Amino acid sequence: MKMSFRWYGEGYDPIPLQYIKQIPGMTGVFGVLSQYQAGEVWEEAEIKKLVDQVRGAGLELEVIESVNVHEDIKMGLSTRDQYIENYNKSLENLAKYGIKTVIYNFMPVFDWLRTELAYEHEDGATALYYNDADIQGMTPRDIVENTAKESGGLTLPGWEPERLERLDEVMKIYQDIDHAKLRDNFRYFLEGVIPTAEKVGIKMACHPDDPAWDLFGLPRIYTSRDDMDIIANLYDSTYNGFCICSGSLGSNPANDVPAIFREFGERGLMNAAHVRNVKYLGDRIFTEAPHPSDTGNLDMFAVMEAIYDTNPDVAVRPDHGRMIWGETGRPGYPLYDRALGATYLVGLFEAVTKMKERA
Ligand SMILES: [Mn+2]
Repeated sequence: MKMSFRWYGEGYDPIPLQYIKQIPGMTGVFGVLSQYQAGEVWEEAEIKKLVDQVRGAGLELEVIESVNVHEDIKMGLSTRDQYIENYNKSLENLAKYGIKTVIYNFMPVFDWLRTELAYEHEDGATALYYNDADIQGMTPRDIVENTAKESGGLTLPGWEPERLERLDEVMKIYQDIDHAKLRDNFRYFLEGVIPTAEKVGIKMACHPDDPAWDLFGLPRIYTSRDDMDIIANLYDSTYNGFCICSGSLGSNPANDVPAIFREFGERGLMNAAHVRNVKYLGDRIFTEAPHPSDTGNLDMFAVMEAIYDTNPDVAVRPDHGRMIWGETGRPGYPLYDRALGATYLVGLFEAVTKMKERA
């Protein structure tokens, strides 16, 4: 397992690479070029700069999170062909610098969504929180403004202002897009990019919708094991795989998270992994718990065991973290709690490994 850490790049991430390198067991980062908007070509010179920086700090850079998919592709507009061409160009450029995996998602309009970014836990820590009842009284515009207000001045992934400028127009177009239509548009995207991914040797890793159900009448098509099976069948290739995220899929208690890691690991489709815990506080109400199993509702040992058994070399990162010890920064992406999460996961992996070797 390659334990990794998400890093937004110099000028975008308050956490220096050196701090990440100091986390025990850390081998690499999931990097991104935050300066590019969805649909733009990632230029070689910028990629090289990032790669040199990360490797210069003694860390690997094999995974990019994310190369975002332009909304026109998801909506199936005629402009999509140009954006798909640009996406392929970015993949070709990334491959030249040793990138092996590209994470993305196919969520309509919104990326992950929460109703509070600093929900206070009993111990005084704060974490991301979702309450479906709160969403009912909000418009898409409200949630955008609320998220921006609580983000502490830092742009949150999936909530880039330029991406949300077209909100009203886009919401209107989606009135005619149901689950089946969105899947058709997804297939079109996969048919456009997977051949290039195969050619240049980059495994594509689709991240689940979070939370794992429809919101604001928008179709969400990656919320369960069955959705993943459908996506895998849209284009049959191990390059059309998943970034399996325990917390996102785990937002719905009906999902058997360790079983999902195991099945898609066995099928050769676990191309990256996010591992974190979640705590259910009611029906469609949850908060992001610390990583250890007994603080939330997911069996983290079973998740790490499934990774060990099916794809022990996969790149894994602690997903989100809580704000603890007075830390401030980008909600969900603190240093301290993600570092605790990472060392815990490294510990679990060592335990699973030694247990299996001795058996
Ligand atoms: Mn995730």
